[in-house]
Amino acid sequence: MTGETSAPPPTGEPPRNGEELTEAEANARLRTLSRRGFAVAGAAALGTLLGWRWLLRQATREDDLAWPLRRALQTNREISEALFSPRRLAPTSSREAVGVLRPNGTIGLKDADFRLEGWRLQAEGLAGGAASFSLAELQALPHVEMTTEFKCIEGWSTVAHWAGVRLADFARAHPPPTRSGRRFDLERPDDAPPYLSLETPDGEYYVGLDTASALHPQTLLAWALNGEPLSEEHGAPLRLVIPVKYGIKNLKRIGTLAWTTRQPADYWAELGYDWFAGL
Ligand SMILES: Nc1nc2c(c(=O)[nH]1)N[C@H]1C(S)=C(S)[C@@H](COP(=O)(O)O)O[C@H]1N2
Ligand SMILES: [Mo]
Repeated sequence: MTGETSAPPPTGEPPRNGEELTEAEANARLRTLSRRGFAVAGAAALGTLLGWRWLLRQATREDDLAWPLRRALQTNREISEALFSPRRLAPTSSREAVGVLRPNGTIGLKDADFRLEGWRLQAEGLAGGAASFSLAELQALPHVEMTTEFKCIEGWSTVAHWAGVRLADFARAHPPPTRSGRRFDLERPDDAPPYLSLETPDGEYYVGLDTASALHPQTLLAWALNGEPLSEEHGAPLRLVIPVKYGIKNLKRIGTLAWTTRQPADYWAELGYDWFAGL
């Protein structure tokens, strides 16, 4: 993470639109946001609060980048978020390249009372209210297969073949609410809530995703790995596969999925890993 190195530039004119914040308040707010690990989102939020003109007027002293952005760009995480494009695909491989995916991480998989047969996906924050789905109902949606590299933040990676439904297709079938009040449209992701939260049935493991990444065409609710139904250790009956993110975001054994306007809690982000965790 970045230190509090650079002093803010001299106070410019007060913001002309948005909320009236002094530079000191803005600084304090940015620091809080950065500490939580989403400086780019923070800079954007501040930009909205203060008005882009104010933000861009700060673009003088530090390498010609507005200082909030400059700070934001000081860690890898912010760079990957800034470079993220919903249209850029993670590389795919041929099935011959598939390796043996090692099971890693059992948080949220240890509940002795968990029964596969009784499992349903709980979906919250849908336009129509909460709903739940059996695996068969999810498997009736259009589904896809893909062979992508799975990367753990610990440094290993393995090519794996997945089958499941695109989260985007699930969202099309069971839409989130929109700001405009119109039916959710994949072409207008900004109209949907900005975050998706996922957690295991026991709530022990949980991840937060930005909506652009959640709706990325390679983000799957997956039920099969290398041609076999998921084993328990790989997250049966349904897991998230999101090749534009590190392994930590690929939550196994999804219990609940929820659209939300607040940045969701995230297990590893709380322990100091980058919230965005993009590749
Ligand atoms: N429920 C749950 N999901 C999880 C984890 C976990 O501990 N619990 N670990 C994550 C991490 S760090 C990695 S690398 C991948 C590993 O997936 P795999 O066990 O299928 O290889 O799962 C992710 N999803
Ligand atoms: Mo991992």
